[in-house]
Amino acid sequence: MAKASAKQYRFSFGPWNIDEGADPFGPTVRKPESLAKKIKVAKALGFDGVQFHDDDVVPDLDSKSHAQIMKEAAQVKRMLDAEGLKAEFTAPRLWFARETIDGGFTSNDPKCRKYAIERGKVCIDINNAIGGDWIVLWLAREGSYIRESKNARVSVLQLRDALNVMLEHDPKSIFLIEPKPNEPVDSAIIPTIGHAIGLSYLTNDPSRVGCLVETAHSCLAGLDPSDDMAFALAHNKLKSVHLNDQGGLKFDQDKSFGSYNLRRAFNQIRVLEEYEYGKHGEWIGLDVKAMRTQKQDGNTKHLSSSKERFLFLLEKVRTVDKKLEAQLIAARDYEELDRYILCHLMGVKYR
Ligand code: 3MF
Ligand code: MG
Repeated sequence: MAKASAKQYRFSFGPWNIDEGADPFGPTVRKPESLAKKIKVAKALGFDGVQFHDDDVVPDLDSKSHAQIMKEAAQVKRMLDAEGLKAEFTAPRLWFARETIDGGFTSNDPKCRKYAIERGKVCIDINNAIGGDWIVLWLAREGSYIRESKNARVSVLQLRDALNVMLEHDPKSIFLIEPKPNEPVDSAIIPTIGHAIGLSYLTNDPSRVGCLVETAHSCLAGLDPSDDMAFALAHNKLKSVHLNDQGGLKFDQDKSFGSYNLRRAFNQIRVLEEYEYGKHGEWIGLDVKAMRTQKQDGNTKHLSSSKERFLFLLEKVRTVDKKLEAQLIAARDYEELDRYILCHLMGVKYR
């Protein structure tokens, strides 16, 4: 078990991380759990907060009045308060609606772009009602299946314009862009963290547009997640992460944190710890999926084991012999540094 004190870190996951196991090739294999139950699980597993999609908070929100939406959001806030949990963020689930088949903010149909922006505003109101820290924008369908179907330059400016409208809708809200290079679309307009940060600087208030790095999304772009985090931290723009793991250039796997590559997991914690991530209100979010083979009563093990591994690797990060590391760097003996780090990670005697 992990020994490190992790007080500076706050952990969260989203209701979609306890799922029924459907995949594109087969139906659900587990029973759905209620939101109330998932919130209780978050508390029982020692998490501090919950991430939400707008329609996790208010199901079927397109069919409800604004007053009804606010009433239901207030009920969810009371459920969180009762467990002593916080909402981390709300994300508009823009990839589900018929209006967003061809993307939301970058749809070729102006009526659909309008739908996306209005949905963004509702999401902001919901987030305020549940006391969330920020809005997360996973720009799922903002991209194309064939190059010629969209003007990618215009799409970037449409994303900027949509962000500007949302920034104006509530002068206090903070927006985090969660990039992903593909899936469901072939090519995303904002595929990497560099693109996300570039987009933030195009808006009217870059100080309120940050980003969220997801391990699997960086891997799908062929990039190192810890370097992506470091890049965003250098811009003071990393407010949240979606820790998970990914076995190479496959479909988005959302494996448990560290499941595929422990050293890569170690290095993500290493860059976060060096920045004192968490001390300025940042969260350690998970975005992990249980294997489809998992039975009902084991449908949260991926959450507890991801958190356990984070704490174990945090201890590894904190117990690196810094003096030795500095000596090996000064001597440019990176082979020996590699050997030392691997001995340390494997828990075998060094020298
Ligand atoms: C897709 C994702 C999404 C986002 C979530 C919050 C369903 O690959 O990672 O999870 O993280 O929508 O923005
Ligand atoms: Mg994610």
